[in-house]
Amino acid sequence: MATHFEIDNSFIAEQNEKAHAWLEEDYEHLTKKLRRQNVDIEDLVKRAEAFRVAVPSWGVGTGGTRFARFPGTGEPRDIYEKLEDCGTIFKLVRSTPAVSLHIPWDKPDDATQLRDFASARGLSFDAMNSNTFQDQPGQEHSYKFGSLTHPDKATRDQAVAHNIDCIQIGQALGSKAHTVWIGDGGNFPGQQHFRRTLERYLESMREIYAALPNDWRMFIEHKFYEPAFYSTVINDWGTSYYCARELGPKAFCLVDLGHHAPNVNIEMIVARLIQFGKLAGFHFNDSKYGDDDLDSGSIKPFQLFLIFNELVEAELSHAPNFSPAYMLDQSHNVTDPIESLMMSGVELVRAHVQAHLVDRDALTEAQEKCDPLQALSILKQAFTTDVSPILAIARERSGGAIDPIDTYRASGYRQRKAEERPVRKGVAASGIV
Ligand code: LRH
Ligand code: MN
Repeated sequence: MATHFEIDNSFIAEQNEKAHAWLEEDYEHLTKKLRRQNVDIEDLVKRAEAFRVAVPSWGVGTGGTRFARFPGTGEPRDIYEKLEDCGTIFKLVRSTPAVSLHIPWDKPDDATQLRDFASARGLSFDAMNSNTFQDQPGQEHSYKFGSLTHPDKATRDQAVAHNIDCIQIGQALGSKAHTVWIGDGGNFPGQQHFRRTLERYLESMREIYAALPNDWRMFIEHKFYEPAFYSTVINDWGTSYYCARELGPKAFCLVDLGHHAPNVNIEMIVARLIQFGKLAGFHFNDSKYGDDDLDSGSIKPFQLFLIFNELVEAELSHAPNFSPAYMLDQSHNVTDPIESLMMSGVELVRAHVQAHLVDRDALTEAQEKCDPLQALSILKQAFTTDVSPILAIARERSGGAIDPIDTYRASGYRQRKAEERPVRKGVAASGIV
């Protein structure tokens, strides 16, 4: 196998040298500021170092829309090159040691070889994702009118078999969870019988649930519309929650931030699922209108902070059945996917650390005393605290880059990959257009 360029640790250390002086200064200043609030900055650095989020294998290739996709240079052409790029992201930001795969886009010829390739880069595999929203070449039954809820039993059986296949591949790769998102729904009133369709969903999901190993979890992902534009079978958290309850203790509800109508109070949905012990975790991204899959924290950073405020409150109060899986699920149409995923990883750690800055006793007091402005200002004080020095120190102490984007650009990684990865005619790395 030809040599593959990688950013080495000495280059990162070299780049960090240039940035260390200003970081020390800013860190010292923030230390004093937080000490006045009786906050130990070192505790926050440890929390930043411990934060983990998985990157989506389909996120390292350039995304697109139904109108067009503008491929970048040095695009990954197969799962190994996708893992190379995931390894580079992890090397620089240190908070992304896991990759979430999508089958069949990432179906490995040799699972052991793939697992070894990943672990050589410090990577493991997070939740698997099935795909019954596209027809594969030579597929017997089409998913045009649905998959797990299709009126035709043979089509439902085909979709169930695919999900069980994903679980078996995941077992060989060391994954411990399986995410089921289906696009099933209708484009016209009358096209679907709403109750019969949901019954078929549960019937199919019970077969998939039965195939789950004991130590696995199943994540149900709801979405209010698209690709169906009139009705969607698993359209909201309530339906997802009902199904998770019906299926059993290994079934949970996954919250993709872009899967809600504009202005829906997602942090409240998160609080509900935490209270009900059914929060699977997240597909983090951001959006302004529909399921735009934009970079996390790029459009509504305060909402992201409020979501982490609920998560940290649950963590500190030891909420039962609370171990959420964090994953990014984004589509990078106009940026270098590696830069966007690094920046998004950093924004999640930022929201997490800011949420740990909230004075929870004072907040509870303001809530119990019906003092809304005091409550809001307590949250705003945490949200408006620039914790960048904490995040940079945490990356540096974990062997990463103080400034991941600058270090990545200075490395020339993308240009090197453009040389190493000549476009294979007519073969684009499979994934989201
Ligand atoms: C659906 C979704 C789902 C994935 C797909 C890539 O919109 O969020 O999580 O399977 O994107
Ligand atoms: Mn998603």
